[in-house]
Amino acid sequence: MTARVSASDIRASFSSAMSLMYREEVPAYGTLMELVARVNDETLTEQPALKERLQATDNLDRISEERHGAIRVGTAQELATMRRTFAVMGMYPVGYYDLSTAGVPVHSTAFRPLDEEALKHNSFRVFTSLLRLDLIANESLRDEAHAVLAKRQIFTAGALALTEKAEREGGLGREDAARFVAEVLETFRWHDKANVGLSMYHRLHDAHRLVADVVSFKGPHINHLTPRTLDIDKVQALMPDYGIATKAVVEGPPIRNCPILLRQTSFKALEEPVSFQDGKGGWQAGTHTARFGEIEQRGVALTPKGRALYDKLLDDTRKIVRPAADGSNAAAYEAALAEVFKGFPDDWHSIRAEGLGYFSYSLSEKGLKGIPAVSDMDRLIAEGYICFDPIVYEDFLPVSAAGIFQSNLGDCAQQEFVASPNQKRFEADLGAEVLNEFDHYAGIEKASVEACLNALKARPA
Ligand code: OOG
Ligand code: NI
Repeated sequence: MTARVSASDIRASFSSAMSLMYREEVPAYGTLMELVARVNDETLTEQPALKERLQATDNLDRISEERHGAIRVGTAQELATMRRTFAVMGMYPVGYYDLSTAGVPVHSTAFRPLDEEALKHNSFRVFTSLLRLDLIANESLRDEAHAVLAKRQIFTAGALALTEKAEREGGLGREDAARFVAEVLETFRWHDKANVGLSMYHRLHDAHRLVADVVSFKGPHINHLTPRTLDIDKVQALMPDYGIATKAVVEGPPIRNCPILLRQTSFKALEEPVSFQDGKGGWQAGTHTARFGEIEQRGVALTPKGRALYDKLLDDTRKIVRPAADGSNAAAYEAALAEVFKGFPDDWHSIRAEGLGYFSYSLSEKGLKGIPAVSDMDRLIAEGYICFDPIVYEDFLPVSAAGIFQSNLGDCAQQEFVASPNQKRFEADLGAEVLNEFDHYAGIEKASVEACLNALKARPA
């Protein structure tokens, strides 16, 4: 029997194969990658302290390799099979996102690695949305869409067989792992030949752009890939120089000294030629706009208290200025955001002391030499024996996600749906429960505290 390839190694090869494929499919993504790499290098040179902390926490190597992607699937069966496929790569569903409130007829989760080791190895995540035809009012269109979706198979026979094999045998050998990556990649590939005719496409599109995007194609093409940058504003400012048209405002919190959660911006989706079925065995020319590129900057994960404060401040900002899709009030929005977010402490000590963020604790150089026999963390921190680093937020933000969806739905008027979160239904379709992100971060923090206290017990000064 051949040795097993680790799930993290499979995920790393998958992430890099996906990036290569998307670079070929959407050349602007390749340009964006180059720009992000340049800005990350410059930022590290300009900020030696940041570089040092990233090195000390083993997070430096992962930065340039890091990215997330997104797909939208059409049926419960597709979602459940996707879950099993991602599990082979060590990616598990975290969080439930209801986007109906934001006018997008989907609900979603993020498949991602969980433990620190796996995240450091390769943190590839995929934001995965399930279409909610139940939110579409037109009943006959709903039935037609169901029928089209029921007929498609988004996985190759090889991908299904290898997923089953991995489940049965607890992993894959080297050759199987390489074949698995190639077979699963097919599910994410762009198809320029539609599953439907042009008139059906238009009817789906009129119901909602996203319905057309999911139902009209053979598979859930990857719709964007997002490298992580250390300075999103700089990348945003430089994008036009590289011939990339950006979204008007950066989603998420404003510029801060201590980054929190997640800031994101994207470039507009491309209008691409598609051949639609003409009903006589031939093809008819049309276009579809779906695929784009995005960048993200990640900050500290917030506790429920910190998150509630973030949500409130974002809400307060949007009561003052709601960012328009055409970017006409971008400056006013950014000014309001900066002003309102003065209500969120912007130094690590306050964020920690007020219980707003999650941190990972470790012995400082001084602590490694010897430590007093007390277990009062605050005192050990104040006296410099223990240091704390922000735990990076690995998840997503529903309001931001909605902004990303919207900016790529074209200029069509925003639609309203009745808010209808349905996590239970989503989990039944997924075939598993999603992990609660807060519990997960709290667990990582707690383990780091315990490791410090154990070290302290072992070596009193
Ligand atoms: C997903 C949008 C959400 C993000 O970064 O918030 C997302 C989609 O457009 O399918 O990827
Ligand atoms: Ni994204």
